[in-house]
Amino acid sequence: MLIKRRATIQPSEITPEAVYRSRRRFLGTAAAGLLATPAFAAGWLGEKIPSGLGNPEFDEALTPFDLASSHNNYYEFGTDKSDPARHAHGLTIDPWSVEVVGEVGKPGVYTLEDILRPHDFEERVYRLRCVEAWSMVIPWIGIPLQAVLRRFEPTGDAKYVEFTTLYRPSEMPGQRASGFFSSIDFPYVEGLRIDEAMHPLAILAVGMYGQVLPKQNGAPLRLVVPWKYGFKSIKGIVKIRLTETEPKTTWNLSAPREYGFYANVNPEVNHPRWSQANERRLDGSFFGNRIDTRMFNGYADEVASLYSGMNLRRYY
Ligand SMILES: Nc1nc2c(c(=O)[nH]1)N[C@H]1C(S)=C(S)[C@@H](COP(=O)(O)O)O[C@H]1N2
Ligand SMILES: [Mo]
Repeated sequence: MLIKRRATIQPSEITPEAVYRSRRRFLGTAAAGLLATPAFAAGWLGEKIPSGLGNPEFDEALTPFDLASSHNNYYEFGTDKSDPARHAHGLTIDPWSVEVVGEVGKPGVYTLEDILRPHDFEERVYRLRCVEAWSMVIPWIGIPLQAVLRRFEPTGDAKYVEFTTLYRPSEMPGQRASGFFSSIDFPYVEGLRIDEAMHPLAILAVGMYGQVLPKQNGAPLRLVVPWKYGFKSIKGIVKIRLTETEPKTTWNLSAPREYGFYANVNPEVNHPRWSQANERRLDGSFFGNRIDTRMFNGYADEVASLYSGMNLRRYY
């Protein structure tokens, strides 16, 4: 399993990026062999992940923090990749609460602190593969979604989980756009089947690169489901609903033939308007590095069994 052991990262350990990078370097020095790699030699391109930190055996270069926090999709702040970083600073994220409803024994309004307090944070280095055929490698800090959902005591009828993003047009300029400029309906809604949500790779992230999540990346709380296209990894979550029926999700409603409910990364099923066989791994260079896309974004060993017997062309 490509995940770290139950972790040791306390909120107080969330450090400024410089400290974090030097700590990684220090750990990396201990694993001297790993440093003699092209990825590390490339310096700013990223760093090898020393084994034992984050995901053992993960050897792809991290996307530079500056890129991961300036090239974003967050339509609530506009449709241009630079809009979220330009506009999200105006979002109020404290106080923050999450409403939990539906097929659960313990519905209610939970403050962010209520949600996080019982859990240790873990670091997970994951690929993020956007449906637009670009990708990054991001070290998230978060907690397994499974652990949080269990505390709400899902009933036997909880077959799906629906997530909703904040709707606050006064602070989210993309939600004020209308007519030609409006893109999708708000609030943004995403969902998972319950077994997907309970899979250990699915996390709720509160940080990245050892620091608190930037607002443009979905602070204070976002989903990260690394084997699915990026649009499933919903940001700014204010509501979690457990349901018996498949949630109606934003991108699926806006273009059902282009964006399915499952949205598993699959190089064999193309988007109607472009190939999904490869992707641009963004590294700060103009074009990025063109690489082959992998089934389930490289997490097939972990997640393929969730879909055994399903026709992945039909359930795209
Ligand atoms: N609420 C909300 N969540 C969202 C989006 C969005 O527009 N609104 N965009 C999605 C898409 S398409 C991608 S690729 C990822 C991008 O995450 P990142 O900006 O942290 O890389 O966020 C996803 N989560
Ligand atoms: Mo995306």
